[in-house]
Amino acid sequence: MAADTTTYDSVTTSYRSTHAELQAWVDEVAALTKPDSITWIEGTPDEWTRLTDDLVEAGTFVRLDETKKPNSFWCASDPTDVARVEDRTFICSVDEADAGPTNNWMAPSEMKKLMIELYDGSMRGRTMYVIPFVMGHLDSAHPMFGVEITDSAYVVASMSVMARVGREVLDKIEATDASFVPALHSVGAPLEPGQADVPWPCSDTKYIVQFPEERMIWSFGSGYGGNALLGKKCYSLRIASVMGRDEGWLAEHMLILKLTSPEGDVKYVAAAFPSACGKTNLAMVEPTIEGWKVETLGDDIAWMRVGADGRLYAVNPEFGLFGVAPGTGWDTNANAMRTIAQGNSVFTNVALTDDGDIWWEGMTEDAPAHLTDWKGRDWTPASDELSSHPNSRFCTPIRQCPILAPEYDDPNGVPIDAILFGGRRKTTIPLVTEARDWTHGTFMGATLSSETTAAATGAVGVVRRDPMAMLPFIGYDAGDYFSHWISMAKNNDESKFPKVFYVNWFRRDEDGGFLWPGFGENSRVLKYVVERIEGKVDAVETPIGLVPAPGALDTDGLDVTDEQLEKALAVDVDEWKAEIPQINEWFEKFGDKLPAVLWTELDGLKARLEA
Ligand code: SAT
Ligand code: MN
Repeated sequence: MAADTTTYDSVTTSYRSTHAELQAWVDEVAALTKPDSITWIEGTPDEWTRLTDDLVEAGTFVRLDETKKPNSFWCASDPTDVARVEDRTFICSVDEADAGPTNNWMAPSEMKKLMIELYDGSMRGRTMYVIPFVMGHLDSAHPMFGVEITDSAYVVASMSVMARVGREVLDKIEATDASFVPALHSVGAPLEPGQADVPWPCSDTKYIVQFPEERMIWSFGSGYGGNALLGKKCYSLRIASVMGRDEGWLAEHMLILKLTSPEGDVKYVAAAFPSACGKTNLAMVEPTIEGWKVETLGDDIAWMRVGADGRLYAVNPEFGLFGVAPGTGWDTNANAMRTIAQGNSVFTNVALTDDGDIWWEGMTEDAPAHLTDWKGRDWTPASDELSSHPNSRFCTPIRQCPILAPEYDDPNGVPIDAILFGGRRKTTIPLVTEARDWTHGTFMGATLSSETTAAATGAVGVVRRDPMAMLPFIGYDAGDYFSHWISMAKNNDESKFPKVFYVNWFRRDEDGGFLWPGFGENSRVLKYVVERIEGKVDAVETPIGLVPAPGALDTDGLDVTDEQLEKALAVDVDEWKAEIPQINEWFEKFGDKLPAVLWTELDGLKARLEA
């Protein structure tokens, strides 16, 4: 970009694009939001330094000790702006029916009118940043471009970690006259002349809006992760799921991992769990079983397309990890600890140590004697409140992950052998159940349920259906989404498709204790999954699907009693009978849109439970 700045319409800008549509949109947004100046993001180290220095100066960032976390920053949000706001998230399809029963909807014209009023002058006193980005690889056959306009430097820094951004991306958008997803974000906190800024500007009025037909995103009022880093959930799940429906592929809330057996056989697994249910931990798991190796490809989002050989290939569209901090420690996820240890990271709503490092619950067994908590107050182990918000996050480059699989760089992705669906359930759901076929697997995904977590505002611990862990992220009618899943196998060769499994690490006994130790021991379930695919171990038919035959799950050296294991694996007919009316009620929400084959699956399940 030109080093000199150009002034037009009284706004100083660092660049003007040769891409007519892009420049016109930037001009239009600037005219509406009235920023002081416009900065196009180049993605250079110098720019990162300038930006983070400014954030330190503004009091938004605290620079961490260079010897502990180089080039890294602590940040606390406004205490009211700490998670995705699902009740403020809208799918503004032209036809209300296309948003379906699981999304909030408003007519696009009505939403635009309302938001244009909010955006009018909303960037006054601030810099407007233009971030060209690509989700997935720049060298992909169909690069998935986006441009985020934001008035938050925090968002720029975080997006620079989470996506491939800057000059190279813009060059390609311009050179190929590419289309891009316009993603507009404002914290909604204009500054009057002379008005001092706050460390975390945001607004009480929040809207997170997707216009699926226009492939466009408008976000207002929040600076937090999934509400503001628009390449992530808004583009890579809500908008991309609509693209996938239209073009015959899948955009899913899934981690991707590579599993190598002691014999050197390689398998790729994708797994869907709701937010804050352990995707990052499983993606980086250190197997407890001899000779097995896990490498990471992604921890949150998978885009899956059918390859020339008929198999389902997955890529991770992201470039960074935005992981839940509490509970991440050397015992539970050493690879995440090694990733952040290299620095270049932003930590939001965790605690600050007296020697310029960060800490959160679960990082180490003993808490430091004194901390500054996420609200900026003195904290000691005697304090009644947690030092870190339960949804506090580390934002760190995925390339720093010591077990990143080399295939991460393959624009075509990796062929998926197994898909896991999982939730957080105290009862009913066994440790692992295998689907009979793709339709049954779709049924398992469609009926997936989980206790709510702190990743979204609202009550925590309430069981809700979370289909394919996509409840807050399906950009269209969920009944149509299930049909799309069914059609993926119908329109392709199902025999080449991944096998589907339903897992639950979170089942408890009567006293509330976990029946399964989880974490590294989950590698035993991964091994079982692979050995089922290869036909090496047996499973037993039950009313809900296939469960491990006695001895099929490797429990060598596992510190679990036979009774616990039996309870973890059990299919309790009475618990399942109690589940049926809930599934029935869930399916009825979708009316005619629910694929008939899913009713057939439910009828079959009922009949088998009664038999
Ligand atoms: O806040 S994010 O949406 O980015 C993370 C999550 O909830 O999965
Ligand atoms: Mn997620």
